[in-house]
Amino acid sequence: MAENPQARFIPLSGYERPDRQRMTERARAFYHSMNARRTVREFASDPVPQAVIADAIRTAGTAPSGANKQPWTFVAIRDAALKARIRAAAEKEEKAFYAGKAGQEWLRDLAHLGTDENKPFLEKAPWLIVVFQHNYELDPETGKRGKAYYIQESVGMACGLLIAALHQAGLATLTHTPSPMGFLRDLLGRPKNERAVMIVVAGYPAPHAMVPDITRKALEDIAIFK
Ligand code: IYR
Repeated sequence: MAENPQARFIPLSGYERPDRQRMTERARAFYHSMNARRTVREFASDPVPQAVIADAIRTAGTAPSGANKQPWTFVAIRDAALKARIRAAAEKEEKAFYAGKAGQEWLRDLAHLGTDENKPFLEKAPWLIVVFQHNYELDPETGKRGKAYYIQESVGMACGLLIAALHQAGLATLTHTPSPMGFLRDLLGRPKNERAVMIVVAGYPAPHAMVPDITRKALEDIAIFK
C-alpha cells in the first residue's frame, strides 16, 4: 500500500458495515440518547465505581489527534481533601469573575443559566476529571521536547467523547471551566508542558435536579446540505 517505509499498516478490524435500515436506526437512536444529555449542576454524592470512570477515559483516549500525538492527560479525582482544595481555589477565581472581571456582556449572557461563584458540586460529585492538554511533548526522563499538533482540536474531541461516554454509562456531567485554571497544574503536580482546559464533573444527578430551560438549535439552523 504505502510507499513510505515508515508507514506500517494492519487490516481494519472490528468494522461491520450495517445495512441502510440498521444504519438509519442507529443514527436516530444515538441522537435521541445524546439529546437527552444535559449539563447538570446539582449532583448526588453517591459513589461511582472507578472502573466506569476508567472506561470513559479510555473512550476519550480513542479520539483522533494531530499526528496521533494524543496530547492529553486526564486526572480523575475522588479524594475529598483534594476536591475541597480545588473547590476553594476555583471559587476564589470565580468570585473575581462574577464580581466584574468577566465584563458586563459576558455576565449578561450567563444570566439565564443561573450560575454564580458558588461551586458546591466540586465537592459533592464523586468524581472530578481534570483534562490537561500537552502544549508540547516532554519526556519526563530526558527532558527532551517534541511538537504536538492541533492540540486544542484534539483535546476538544477527546472531551466530547469523554462526556458522551459518561452519559452513555448513565452519569450526569458538568463541563466546568474556572478561569484562570493555572492553579490546577500546581495543585495536581502536572509538568510544565501541560495546561488544564476543563474540569469534567461526573456523578449521578441529585434526585430532584433542576436544569436551565434551554433549547437546542434546529438542524436547519446548524446544517447546510448541498
Ligand atoms: N466559569 C464560570 C462562568 C461560566 C462561563 C460560561 I461561557 C458558562 O457557559 C458557564 C459558566 C462558571 O463556571 O461559573
